[in-house]
Parts: sequence; structure tokens; C-alpha cells
Amino acid sequence: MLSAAEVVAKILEEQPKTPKHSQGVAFAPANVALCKYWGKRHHDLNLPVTNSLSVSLGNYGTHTVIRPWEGHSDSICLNGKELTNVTNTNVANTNVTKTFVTRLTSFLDLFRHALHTKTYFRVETESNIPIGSGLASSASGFAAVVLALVELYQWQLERSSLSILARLGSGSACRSLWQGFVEWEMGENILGLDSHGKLLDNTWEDFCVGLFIINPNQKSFSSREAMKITQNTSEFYEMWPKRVAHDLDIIKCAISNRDFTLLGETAESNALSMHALMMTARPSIIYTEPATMQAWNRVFQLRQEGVKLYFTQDAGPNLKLLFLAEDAARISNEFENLLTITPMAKL
Ligand code: 2P0
Repeated sequence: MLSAAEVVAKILEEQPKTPKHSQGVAFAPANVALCKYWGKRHHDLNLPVTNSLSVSLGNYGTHTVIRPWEGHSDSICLNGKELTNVTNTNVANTNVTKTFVTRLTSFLDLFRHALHTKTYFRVETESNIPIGSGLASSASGFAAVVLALVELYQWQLERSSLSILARLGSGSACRSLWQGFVEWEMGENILGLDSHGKLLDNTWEDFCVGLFIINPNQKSFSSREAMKITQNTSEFYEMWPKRVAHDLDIIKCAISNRDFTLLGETAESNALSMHALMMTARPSIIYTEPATMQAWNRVFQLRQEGVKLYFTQDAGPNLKLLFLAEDAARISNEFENLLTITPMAKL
């Protein structure tokens, strides 16, 4: 089994090894999984146990600028805040920022290894996703870094290869290389060279995702930790791959038939199954808060009143509501400060 650094070296084997521009600038969208990724068959390479499927969030995601840097370490600016030195506790003063800096510099190390360079980088990265939505983090961030490096070095690579590179930073990042509905095919190859996102052929102009923030504070377990604990300790984990395969077939069918009810029911049930599974881990992982349950109940109530409204929930207490544009006004009246995104709307 190759290491992540060797996989990057293999992908970049024939590509330019020196920057072709002074900087690379890129954007990648955040994505919301309708059928979840929860468990890995290889940890360093972020190879999943199952396929998963997401919808990308249009203009909501991460903008990143990268350029070579003369300093003695990478220089990182996140949302206007300098995180230059990981050991400087005044600057990188929270676990979140420390983890972010460590993960990003380790990711850049993979490229330094492949490019046979000691060059450090200045990385300026800005997310326009609301902080605390559970989406501001890794997926669009790592995808944008890869795209910015592509611009900087002018690599000529297939999107699927870029998706593999992004996956090495964070699994779900491999789905942020496209707009629209994206399936992450788990692949079989031991190096993960067939484990990447693939754009589905379908669009859905009036499909809406509403970000409903219940608690913007940091979660107790990172999704990476929570995934690992669930997989290692839940005796029910062995049922998960079968469940995902079943849900995925239905979701793909619902998307191609534009059957919103079937899509919503299946996505919501997939998310609740993932959370139920986490509760069976030792220790139990519970992201759901009383206010999350109240919001679930409001969704159930509105459905009884005939509104086509469903939710999905990731590794946190916040909800992503799923609905169609025709119901957007009604739903935003019901959920305070809801941010509605129509990711596939025609301009
Ligand atoms: C998903 N999540 O499919 C699932 C559902 C959260 C809940 O992918 O360890 O940050 O970097 O591969 O991608 C979040 O996990 O995990 C995630 P790593 P990642 O969107």
C-alpha cells in the first residue's frame, strides 16, 4: 500500500514541478451529502467503505489564493485571520485553528514531496458559508487548495485526478470538484486511484437547500474521530454498507425521475440512520440537541400540513433542510434566519 505522499507523486509524475504563475486562485463549493460517507477502509488515504452522494452548494464555498512563500513555514490566513505560526498561541489559539493549520500544512507536505521542493506557501482562504453551519470546513477548503495549486503550476489533469488529490486532504472534499449532484465512487483499487467523485448527469433547477443553524459552537467530536469510533466500536456498523447501497440506488432513481418526496424521505432516513448508528458506538456520539429535535418535529408537522420538506444532518446539531423553490417562502417563515440556497437555479 502506497502512502498519501506516494499517491500524489504518482498523479503529478508527468506534471510541471515549478510554478507557472505568481499565484493560483480558485473557488470550490461546499457540498451536502444526501447519502452519507461514514467509515473508511483506509485511514491515511481516506478510502471509504461505501459510495456516497452529495449536492454542491453553488456559490457557497471557499475561495483560496496560493503563492510560493519565502518564509520558514507555510503562512496561512483563514477568513482574514493570520494563523501564521502554529506554536503562536496568541494567533492559533483554538483547537479548531490548530487542527486546521496542521491538516493544511500536512496536506501541502504531500505536494512538496511530490514536487521535490522545500518551498513553503502563502495560503489565503475565505469561506462564505455561515460559520458553525457544519459546512465551513474541510470539503470546499481542500478542494479549493487543489484547484489553486492547479492554477499555480498549470497541471493538466482530469477532474477525477483532482478529486483524488482533494480526497487525500478530506474524504468529502472529493465531491466538491463539481457543481450539481456528485457521487463519490468508493473504488476497489488498493491505491484509491478509482476512488473519486463523479458528476451525475442530472440537474434540478428548483431544488433548494436551507441551512438552519441551531448551535454554531464547536462540536465535541470531530467528524473524523466520530467516524472512526463508530466504525471501531458499533456492533451495528456491519449493517451500514448495505443500508447505504440501498439508499443510494433509491436517491439516484429519485433524482433522475425528479421524485422529490422519494428523495427527501430517503435522504432524511439515511441521515437519521447514521446518527442512530453513532449512538450505538462506545462512547455514544450524540450530535443532536433538544433544539435539533424541535426542528425535526417542526419539519414533521409541516409535512403533515402538506409541505414537501425534509432534512439532513451531518456531524453536528444543525440541519440542512431540503425543499423545492415553490415552498421557499413558507419555509423561511417557519425557520428563523434560514439561509436558502438554490444551487442549480438557472441564472
Ligand atoms: C458526508 N460527513 O458524507 C459525511 C456525513 C459528515 C457526516 O464527510 O476524515 O471531514 O476528512 O475524510 O470528509 C465529514 O467527514 O472526514 C463527512 P475525513 P470528512 O458528508
